[in-house]
Amino acid sequence: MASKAASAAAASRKRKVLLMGKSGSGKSSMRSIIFSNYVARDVRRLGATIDVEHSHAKFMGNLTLNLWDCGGQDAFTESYLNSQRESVFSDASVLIYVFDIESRELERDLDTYSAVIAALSEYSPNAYVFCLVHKMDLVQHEQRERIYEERCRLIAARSENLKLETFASSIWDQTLYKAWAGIVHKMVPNLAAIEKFLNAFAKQLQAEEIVLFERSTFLMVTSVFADQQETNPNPDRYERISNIMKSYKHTVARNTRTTPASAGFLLFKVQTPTFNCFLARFTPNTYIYLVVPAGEAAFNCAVLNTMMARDVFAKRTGVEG
Ligand SMILES: Nc1nc2c(ncn2[C@@H]2O[C@H](COP(=O)(O)OP(=O)(O)O)[C@@H](O)[C@H]2O)c(=O)[nH]1
Ligand SMILES: [Mg+2]
Repeated sequence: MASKAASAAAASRKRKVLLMGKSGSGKSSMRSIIFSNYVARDVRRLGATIDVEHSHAKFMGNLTLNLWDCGGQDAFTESYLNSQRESVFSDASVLIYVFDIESRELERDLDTYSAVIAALSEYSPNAYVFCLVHKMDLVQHEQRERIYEERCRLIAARSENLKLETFASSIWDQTLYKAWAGIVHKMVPNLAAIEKFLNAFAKQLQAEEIVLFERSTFLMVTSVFADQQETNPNPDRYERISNIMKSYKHTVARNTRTTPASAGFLLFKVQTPTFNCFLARFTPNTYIYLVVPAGEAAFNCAVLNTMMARDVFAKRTGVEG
């Protein structure tokens, strides 16, 4: 009985994720950078995806993303929408649809998107849809916001009643991490328990902010703040940390002849006259980032308490399953 229950729980943590969008829009590049530790300049060497490429990505140890990277050449899109319709679109938790900002055939791209949305509504009406308006680095800085907003309106108009979130992204900056953190955030099991724990922990330590990152992707899982009113002047700080830490892991891997996935560090600290912060290895699958009051005592107390909280955190949230 126990093993039956356990296997049911394991199955519920497996999520089918459809990755779609025109050929050349950047699907495989993003997947390789986020989950396989490629760096942006190396993904140009990837070959084209033909038909569907299946891969499994582990997240937090207990969430398995079953990624269906769907080629995107016209002939294949045609077959996903017709002969393979049911097998491709049923049981999907998430659709990630990539729009290439450089595409010269916007109307056609939107028509294909509509057809995909119709198939998804039919077979997985509760799926979440994430649209990435991708390669934004190719748009001039001053125009980005306007063009992105315009695209979002067109996309929303074609998304039927599905739950939709859009992101502007590029493999050349931290926006990639913001988009993918937003995507996995929706799928992490036990998120409520994780946030409850972090909120209580922040109160105890008088921490201004606590952020949890996943170890191998360095994507943000969630964050909590003590003061909800306080507006931090750096709204993109989470994805910046992800980006910097991923590069750092690559540098460590190069210099120590390990792999980026296993390269890491135990504690990285900054102590200033007005605040302390540190980023530390937490559980086997997470890093934790804390901002605490200034002073040696507050810092030492926070580090010690963080180390002691590991087991309780793992037990209460079940994240290391
Ligand atoms: N400028 C720019 N190029 C990108 C970006 N993402 C991917 N690419 C390039 O787009 C091309 C196609 O990418 P690929 O991942 O193979 O597309 P897929 O067919 O959707 O899997 C490659 O040459 C990538 O280097 C991006 O954010 N900006
Ligand atoms: Mg591909």
